[in-house]
Amino acid sequence: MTMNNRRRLAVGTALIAVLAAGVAPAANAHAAPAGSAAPHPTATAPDMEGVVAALNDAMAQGAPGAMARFAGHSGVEARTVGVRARASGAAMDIRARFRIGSVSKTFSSVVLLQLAQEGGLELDAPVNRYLPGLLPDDRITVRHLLTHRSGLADYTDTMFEHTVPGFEAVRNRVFSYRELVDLSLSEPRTTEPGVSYAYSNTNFVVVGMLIEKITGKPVVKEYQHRIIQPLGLRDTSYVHPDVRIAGLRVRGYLHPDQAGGPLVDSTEQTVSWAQSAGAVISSPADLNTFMTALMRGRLLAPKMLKAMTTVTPTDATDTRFYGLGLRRYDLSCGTQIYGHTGTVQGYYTYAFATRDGRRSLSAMANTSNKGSANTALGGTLEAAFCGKKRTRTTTMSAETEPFTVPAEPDLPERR
Ligand code: REX
Repeated sequence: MTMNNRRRLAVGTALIAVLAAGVAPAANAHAAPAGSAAPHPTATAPDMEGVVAALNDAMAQGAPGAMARFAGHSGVEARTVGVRARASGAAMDIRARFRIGSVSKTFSSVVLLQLAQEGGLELDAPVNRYLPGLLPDDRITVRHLLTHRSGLADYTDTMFEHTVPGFEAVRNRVFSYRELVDLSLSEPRTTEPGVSYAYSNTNFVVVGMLIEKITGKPVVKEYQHRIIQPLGLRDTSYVHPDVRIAGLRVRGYLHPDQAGGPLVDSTEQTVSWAQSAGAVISSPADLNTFMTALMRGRLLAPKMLKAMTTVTPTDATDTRFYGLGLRRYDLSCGTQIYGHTGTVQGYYTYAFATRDGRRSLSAMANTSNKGSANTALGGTLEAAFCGKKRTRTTTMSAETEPFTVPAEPDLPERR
């Protein structure tokens, strides 16, 4: 509640109604059985009707299907809407695998931070110490990469300037990391090292190069033995440059730039344009497990997790932040959540957890190049972590206006 609302409440004469802002559930929403964990006394229950409303909104904005899986104090709640394959009409399936895009950056960051923990590299050392001569500026450090403060241009802006032709040109291509870095270096740098945040896939391509240089192994081996195997992530894989998603899968549908043009089935692609910046495949359950394990300290020592969750703003809203390969969103109820978003052709993903790892949400919609669908999907976060938004309508004395007061959150206000 804002100070303004507090003052206005003080002059109110009578509280006459408490209205719960309920949202009608979609007819085709499927509920998964809840788990058996005991309820937490101070838990904010997820607003699963609100989650479904957000999924339906993503569909109304052009996604063939969408789904979300929440894991919290009272177990697991999963919802699906629409289809996972347009041709067959197969329903969206909460067990199905999909491309998680930049949520892969959190995987890459965990691997690199484990290497730092083991003494394999220093976060504030120049990248060129480990990859001599790669970058044109010795001031660019490993931490600059992980925080998107290197100033290395994002080569994907040019690559995908024209969405469908850009995609088709790289769908089956296999790039070396070096080729991707060279594409970036052919463009002017965006900022002096360390000066400001500028999101760039190039940073996490270089992170992949560092991982391979320090370990002498391909990134896939490091994802497997440091994250996938220890956490038992059976639906998570990195198959670059294979174009397929194995097993039960969600098909992805890319929107063309021309409004109303036919959707492009973008399921099969190498994702070589992203690699360690965005080519991991996973499922809602595995993403919940990954983000929960990360927040609970199962992947990194406390010092490294602290470094990873130390954030700076990414915009002027004071609600969006970035740490080391990790985003923080501050929600309207004051709850802070950590995780990542992802976009690859045909797939939008959100994977977030609270700092204590007690609640997590993963959500996906099988479309992209449709910002309004992505924004709608993001609505699952508020619903899942803030719960039902109650509003109280108060009738004021004759000279004052009626107004709506948001319900008090069960967590302290953000400072
Ligand atoms: C590439 C273009 C998007 C996709 C991209 N994806 O940079 C990375 C990622 C891996 O996930 N980043 C996002 C295409 C921003 C994140 O961190 O959440 N767009 C599409 C176009 C636009 O082609 N012309 O929407 O599929």
